[in-house]
Amino acid sequence: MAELEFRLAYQDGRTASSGERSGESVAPEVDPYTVPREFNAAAHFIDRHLTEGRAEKTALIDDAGAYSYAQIAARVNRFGNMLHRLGVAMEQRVMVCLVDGVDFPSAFFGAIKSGVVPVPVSTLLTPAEYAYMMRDTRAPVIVASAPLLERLGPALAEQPFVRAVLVAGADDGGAISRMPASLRARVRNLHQLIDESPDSLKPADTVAEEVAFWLYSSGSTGPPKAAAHRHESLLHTAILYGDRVLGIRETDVVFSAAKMFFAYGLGNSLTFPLHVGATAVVTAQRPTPASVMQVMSAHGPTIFYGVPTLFASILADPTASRTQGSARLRVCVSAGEALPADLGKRWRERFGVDILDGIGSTEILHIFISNRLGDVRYGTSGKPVPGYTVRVLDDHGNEVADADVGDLWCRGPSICSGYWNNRAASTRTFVGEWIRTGDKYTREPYGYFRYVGRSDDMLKVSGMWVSPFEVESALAEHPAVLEAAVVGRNDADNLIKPMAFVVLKKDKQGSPALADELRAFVKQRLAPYKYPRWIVFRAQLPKTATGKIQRFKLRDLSVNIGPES
Ligand code: 3UK
Repeated sequence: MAELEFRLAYQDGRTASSGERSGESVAPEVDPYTVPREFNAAAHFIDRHLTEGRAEKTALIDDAGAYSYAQIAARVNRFGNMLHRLGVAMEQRVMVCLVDGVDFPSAFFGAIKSGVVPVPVSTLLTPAEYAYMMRDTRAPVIVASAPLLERLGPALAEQPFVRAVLVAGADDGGAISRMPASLRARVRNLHQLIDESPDSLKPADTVAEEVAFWLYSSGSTGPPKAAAHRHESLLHTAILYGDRVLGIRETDVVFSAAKMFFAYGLGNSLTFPLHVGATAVVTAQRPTPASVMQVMSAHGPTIFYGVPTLFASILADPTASRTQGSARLRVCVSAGEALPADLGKRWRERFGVDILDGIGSTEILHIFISNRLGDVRYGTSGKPVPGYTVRVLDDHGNEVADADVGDLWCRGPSICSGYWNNRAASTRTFVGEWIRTGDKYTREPYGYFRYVGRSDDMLKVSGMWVSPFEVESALAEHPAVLEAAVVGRNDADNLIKPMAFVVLKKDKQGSPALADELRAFVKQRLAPYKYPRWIVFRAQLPKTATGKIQRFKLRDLSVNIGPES
C-alpha cells in the first residue's frame, strides 16, 4: 500500500477573497494533498498507528473499559478474518446495528479492511425498517447488539439473503429464545467467532474511489436511501473538517453525543480521532443531560459534539456548569439542525467555550459549512469549509443576491457516489459534481451563510417567505420555552399562517395568557406577519432518530387541532 503524501507545508489559504466577494461563493483554494489510487481506509485509520509508535496509546474508551491502538487493530483484523471465514465476499454488504462501543470500530474497519462494505444503521428503528434494509443491502451477515434483537428478530422472517446474525453481548431480553427454530439456527455469538479468528490480516486491494461503506439517509418522505461512500471520503472529511477546521490533535480526547451509526457521529468519534491518533470516549447510554455530564466529568473531553436540543436541555438545568463537566473542554460542535444564536451565546457565558455550528449531511458525509474558532457568528452556519464550494441559487439556477433566500448547492470531494438502486432520487439530488442539499440559505455580507429552513418546510405567508427556524428561534429566547416547532396551517380564509408547537421548561405551565405573551414576544422580534397565530403546548416534539423535528407529523396534527391547547 503506497504511503499517503500530505503536503505538510499546507497553508490554509484564508485569502482576502475567502468567499467574501459577490457572485459564486468560492471556498478558498486548498493546497492539494494526494490520496493514492490504491487506498484502503483501514490501513490509514487503523494500521498506520502501529508503525507511527502509537500501539500502546488509548484509542477508545467505552462503557466496559479502555482499548489501545494495538488492541483495536487486532480486533479489526479478527473481524475481517471472521467475515472471510463466514464466506462473505468483497463488495458484499454487512449490516452493522451496534450501540456505541468497541465492537463498532472493529466491525466498521474490519469489514472495510477485508473489502466488505459495512452499512451502519440506526439502533432505533422498527422491525419494518430493518426488514427493508436487509433486503435493500442483501447483507448475508448482520452484526447486532443483543438488546436490538427484540426489533431485529421479527424483521428476519422471510429474509432471503441473511445467513447469519452475529450477536454482541448476552442481554437480548429473551428475544432469541422467542425466535422460530429455523431463524434461531442462524444466530451466532459475535465475540466467540472473533476470538476464534486470527489477529493478522492484509488489507484488501481496494482503490480510493471504490465504495467502502453505505449510510442510510433519513429523508422525511419515501423509503430510506443508501448513500454509497468511498474509501477516500473518510480521509477528505478528516483532513478538511477534522484537522483544518476543528484543529483536532493527538492530545485531544473527544466525546460525541451523536452516535457512530450517524454520519456526524462516525466522523466525530471514529475517523477524526483516528486520523490524528487522539482518544475517543463513547457510551451506549442514551444522551440525556445527566448521562452526558457524567461522561464529561469522568473523562474530561477536550472536544464535545452535540445537537442543539441537547445543548438546550443541558442549559435548562440552572445548576449545570463547567465545574461539573470537563475542565479541559476547549471547543464544542453542533450539527444536525441549526443552532439558535441565543443558545450559543448562553452556552459560551455558562461554559466558557464556543459552540461551532456547522451544517453536514449524510450524502456529503460530514460538515461542509462551519463556524471556526476565533470566527464564530452565532445564528449562522459560518463559512464554507475549504475544499467545498457552495452556491445559493434561485429556481432558474442563477446565484441570488446577498441576503436573498435560495437553494443551497454544494460541491466537494466527499459527496457520495449516488444512492443505491434509486436512480430517480439520485438524478434529482446529484447534478454533475454538485449536490442539491434541499436547504434554503442566505449568504450574508462577509461570507457567512445563514440557514433559513428545509426547502419543503418553508411557509409563504401573505406572499412572503417565513422561515420556521427563525420563528422557532425567537420563541426559544423566551425564558419559559425549552424548544418550539413551527409549521403552516390554513386559517379561516384558507391562507397559510404559522402555528407553533411549544415545549415549556420543566416548572412552567401553558395557559392562554402565556400563549398571548409568546405571540407578543415574537412580534417584538420579527416582522409582524411571522408571529404564530396558534400556539399549542406539548410535553415533547416528534423527532427522528437523529434528533430532527418531524415537521410533517406536526403539519398532519395541525389540521385536527383546536386553536389553543
Ligand atoms: C440539516 C442543518 C442547519 C440540513 C449531519 C453533521 O445532519 C447531518 O446529516 P443528515 O443527513 O441531515 C442533513 C440535513 O440536516 N442540518 C444539519 N446540520 C445543520 N441545518 N444547521 C446545521 N448546522 O437540513 C441538512 O440538509 O441527518 C450533520 C455531519 C454529518 C451529518 N450527516
